[in-house]
Amino acid sequence: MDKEQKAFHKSRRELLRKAIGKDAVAVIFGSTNFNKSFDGNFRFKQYKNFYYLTGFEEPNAALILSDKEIGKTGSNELLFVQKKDKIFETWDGRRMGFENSGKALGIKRAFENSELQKYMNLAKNRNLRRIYVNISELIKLTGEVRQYASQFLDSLNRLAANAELIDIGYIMGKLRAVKTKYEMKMIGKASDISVKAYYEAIKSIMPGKYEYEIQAALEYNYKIFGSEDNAYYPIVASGENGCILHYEDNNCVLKNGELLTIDSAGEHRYYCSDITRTFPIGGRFTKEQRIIYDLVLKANKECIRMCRPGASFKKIGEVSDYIIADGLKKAGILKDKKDVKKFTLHGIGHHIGLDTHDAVSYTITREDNNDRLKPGNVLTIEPGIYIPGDMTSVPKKFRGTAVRIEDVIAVTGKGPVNLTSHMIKEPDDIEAFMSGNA
Ligand SMILES: [Mn+2]
Repeated sequence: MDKEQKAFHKSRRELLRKAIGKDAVAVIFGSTNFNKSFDGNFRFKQYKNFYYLTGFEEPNAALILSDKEIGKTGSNELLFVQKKDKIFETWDGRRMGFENSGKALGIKRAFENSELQKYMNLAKNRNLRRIYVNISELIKLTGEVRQYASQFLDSLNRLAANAELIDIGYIMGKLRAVKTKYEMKMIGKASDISVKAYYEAIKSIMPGKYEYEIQAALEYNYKIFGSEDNAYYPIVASGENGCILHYEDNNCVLKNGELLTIDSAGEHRYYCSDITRTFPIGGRFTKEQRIIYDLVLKANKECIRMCRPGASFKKIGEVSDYIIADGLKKAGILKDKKDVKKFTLHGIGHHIGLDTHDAVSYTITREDNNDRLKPGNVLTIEPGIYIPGDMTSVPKKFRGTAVRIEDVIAVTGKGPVNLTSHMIKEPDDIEAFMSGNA
């Protein structure tokens, strides 16, 4: 882990300490290995809140954090990790060990995770008012940490009689909604990698290819350009499949005259990108496809322009629907503008960061309006129009058409910054690029 990343995670722990306030403690468990089938596991993925605070990528860890010294440890943050073990390390990979946490992560006080209960008791003996825990994630834990977590859960009924017990999710969401420069850089890097991979993959778009071949080209190039993982399972949807929003089968053949919607991105150091583009499979848009495409593009651009501090995200979605309703009506597709949702189906976008759909709050209350954009927010803008083949109320030539155009936008004091602006989306540019496809 480089200095910049260490400093980032340290600053997040400081921020969380400030957010939970005095007489409070946070106990946050990291993720564990999850079984896929029989004795095969899914590739390990750290819980995102835990990662945000530590950058630590091993399973079976936990973090205790407080405003004051915890017990007599001389520290207000304690990390618990799996112990070094020759045999486990031979089978499953290297372990950092508590001895190395200072050097590796910049967290000075660390212990073997079997000592968790002991230090939790120290935290408990203080006059605590609030205890923050990742309650919703505890229930899923497996393996060695599972018993430590259940011991902890067993003690919660007594703890909760004396202090408020609060899930860490909401407060972490508030912190995670505002990205630092480092995070912007990581999301930007994930976006750059994804765009490079797109340019490689779209060379393969032509009639007769299969959706999974485009998916394979994307995934191959994500890895080649420095991404560790998909940000989410790639959607490569040709023709009417584009009307299935989370289409993942990716097993159909590309047909001339149809559109191909690709919604896919890689991640970099746990930060996600999220890009959608729609391409004409034969290299040229039909007249009807172009009408739909231009309309989605207009909404995409107008909504991106609106991503400024103080803007209402809800309002941005309404503007998108307004533009699309107006255009669909003019094209003779929509009779009553009130019915536009039948064609747009989903919201205008979402926060993005460590999660593709970032785990941040969207609530609007009088004291806490999370709908107002702030500098540091990073959002997707992804209008779409979906016209299934059986939508008989629509002229036949428009049926079976799906278009979505999605970019990743950073909200800054200087206005919106499109982190995926180098991915082509002008229809003329797309046609010109695709004329090079064999
Ligand atoms: Mn998205």
